Amino acid sequence: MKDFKAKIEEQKRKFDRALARVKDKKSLELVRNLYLSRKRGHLRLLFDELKNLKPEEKPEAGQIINRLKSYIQEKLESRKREFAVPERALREFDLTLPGRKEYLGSPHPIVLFQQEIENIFISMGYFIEDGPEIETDYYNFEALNFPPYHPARDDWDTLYITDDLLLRTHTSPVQIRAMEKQKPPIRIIIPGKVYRRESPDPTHLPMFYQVEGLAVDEDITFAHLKGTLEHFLKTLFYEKIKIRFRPSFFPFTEPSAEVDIECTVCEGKNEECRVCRGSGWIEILGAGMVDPQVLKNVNIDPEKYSGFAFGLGIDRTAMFAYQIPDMRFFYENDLRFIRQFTLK
Ligand code: 2NL
Repeated sequence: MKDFKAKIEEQKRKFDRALARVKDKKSLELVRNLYLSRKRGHLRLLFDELKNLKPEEKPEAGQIINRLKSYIQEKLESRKREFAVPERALREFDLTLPGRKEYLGSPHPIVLFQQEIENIFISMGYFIEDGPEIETDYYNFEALNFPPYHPARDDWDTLYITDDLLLRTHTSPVQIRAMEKQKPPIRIIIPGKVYRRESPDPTHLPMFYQVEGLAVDEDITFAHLKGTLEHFLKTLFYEKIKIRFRPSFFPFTEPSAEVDIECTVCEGKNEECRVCRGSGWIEILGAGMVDPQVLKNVNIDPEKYSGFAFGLGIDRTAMFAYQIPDMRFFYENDLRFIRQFTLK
């Protein structure tokens, strides 16, 4: 029995020494097998030796071996935890990496671009208005100086709901409503959805965004229109951008103009440029002095007041600003596209 106890003590010391030399999971596993392996582990061998003891010695000897077994198991377990923690931490959490940022979503690129436009006009003292997308023939056409059956209506490929109700083809009806409610001075812009009967292609959609602006006051001249739009375009694009005004026609303005910017892609240097088709210019805005008849329609005296108005497509202009080749990208909601646009 004395020998047996000494043997146990020796095994314990050997185990402690072996455990002290353990430096990784692998060597820990070797030590574990050496002591706890069911077939040939040291503990197995000690248990086997019980049969050589006297019957009265067996219970105590059995207890001693079991104590050693628990001791070994506990020690192995605590070393195992020691290795498990740092290895896992290194694998799964590299504390030197920058934190992972959650994608919280972002405003749609059209919304962002609309806000950029709004901010420029807000800084010039304009107010933002909105109104219905389903309109009457009167507000969409007649008040804007399109008589019934006038051929100019054909230019606004209209989606009708009934003979009298339609989806607005521009946001001008909101300006008519504003002028009915409010006397000059008026400085407003109206961004919003408009609808036209178009088959989708890279530059046309049956629904798109437009912004129109209107200023009515005493002594408003074409110079105010020009200065305002120049400031707007230089802020939206860049300060040195070239701008030109071309004579045009709209039923609701007289005189009327179309406003071009230099091609932001080729600056007029590439005869085969796909964006400006070699002309060097991109049409961005329609504009003009509010026709006196339109002012009369809303009971504003054209002898006392004058005004200018303008309109532009938000989608179309965003395509030039960001060089997006197809308008449909805005509406496909492909996150790989959408996520490229974030708040400045
Ligand atoms: C375009 C550009 C334009 C207007 C819109 C307007 C509104 C009122 C009175 C007079 Cl209430 N004009 N808006 C003026 C000029 C151009 O839109 O390219 N449209 C087809």
